[in-house]
Amino acid sequence: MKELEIIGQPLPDMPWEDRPEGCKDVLWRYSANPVIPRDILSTSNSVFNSAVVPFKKGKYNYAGVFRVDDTNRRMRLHAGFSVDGFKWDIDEADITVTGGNEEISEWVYGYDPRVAKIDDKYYVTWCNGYHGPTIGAAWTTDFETFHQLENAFLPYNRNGVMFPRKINGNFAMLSRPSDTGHTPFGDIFYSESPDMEFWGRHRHVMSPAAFEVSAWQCMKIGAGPIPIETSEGWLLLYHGVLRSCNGYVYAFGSALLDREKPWKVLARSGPYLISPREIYELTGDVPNVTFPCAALHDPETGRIAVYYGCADTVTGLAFGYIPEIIEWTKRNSIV
Ligand code: BMA
Repeated sequence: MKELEIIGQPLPDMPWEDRPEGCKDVLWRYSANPVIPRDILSTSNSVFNSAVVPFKKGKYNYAGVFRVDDTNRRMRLHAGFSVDGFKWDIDEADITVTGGNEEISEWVYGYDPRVAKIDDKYYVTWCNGYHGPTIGAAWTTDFETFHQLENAFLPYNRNGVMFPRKINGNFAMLSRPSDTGHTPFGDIFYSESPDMEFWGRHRHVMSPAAFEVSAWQCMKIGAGPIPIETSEGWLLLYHGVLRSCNGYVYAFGSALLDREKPWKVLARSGPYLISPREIYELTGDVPNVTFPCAALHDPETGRIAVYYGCADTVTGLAFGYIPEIIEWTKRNSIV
């Protein structure tokens, strides 16, 4: 097999822990999970479903946008910084976006952020309250000032995840049209924009799987971290939901999307990579949720570190090797 090429900036010092002896998991959990406790701020009820990227500032090597639900149980976004990707300094004050059109700039709520670096800007997308959930967008260069852009789509939509480069000359984003409630359905779609304002060329990517084929993803699915470009295609981690007799269960798996036509699914895992198993994933404000929103990776070693929300309460880390995940996805593909 020809060698896999992985795109991205070198990150030799990224957070990492070797696969435990005897462990056969493709993705394994950090032994000291959770990395971010729920009460890291004096005002935080929970910190989860958050986005981190490499970012140099003083002593810091990483920055992030964190989903913080406060003790009023309001959903807010906070910026944070880290030296090593494990220990985070999260700003006490929440992010205020500036410069948006006044008709859409009123902050209602924001959650489940993603951050994509495209050229010299960091684009933040999140689930933004505007007559129901839709995809909010802003850019920053310093994680202090966030310049608001127009909401990308009509309500109702969630899980807006940008690609880290333009595709066919346009910005590109995955999203998941939804409803005002807890959405008992959901497919992933792809859209393009020449200017981050007008979005079109909407294409269907994938639907939930058939129950008898892959039950963990049979009710709805949604894109997770920013896709990682490789010579085999875009590696996408995505969450899937199963409805049990006790409610929704959120697990995540992987897919491989065509490099130039990312709405074409080349492979998609039948088994999950991670499903709620540890106590911090099984219990919390919303039991049985593992929800990835970001990943760091090093193209040289093929290492990936996935940040995922646990039970809508805390943030966990899991590790793996991109070539192994791609090989496993293809070997276990349901498409
Ligand atoms: C989804 C979102 C996520 C959350 C999940 C489980 O609809 O609200 O933020 O993790 O439900 O509660």
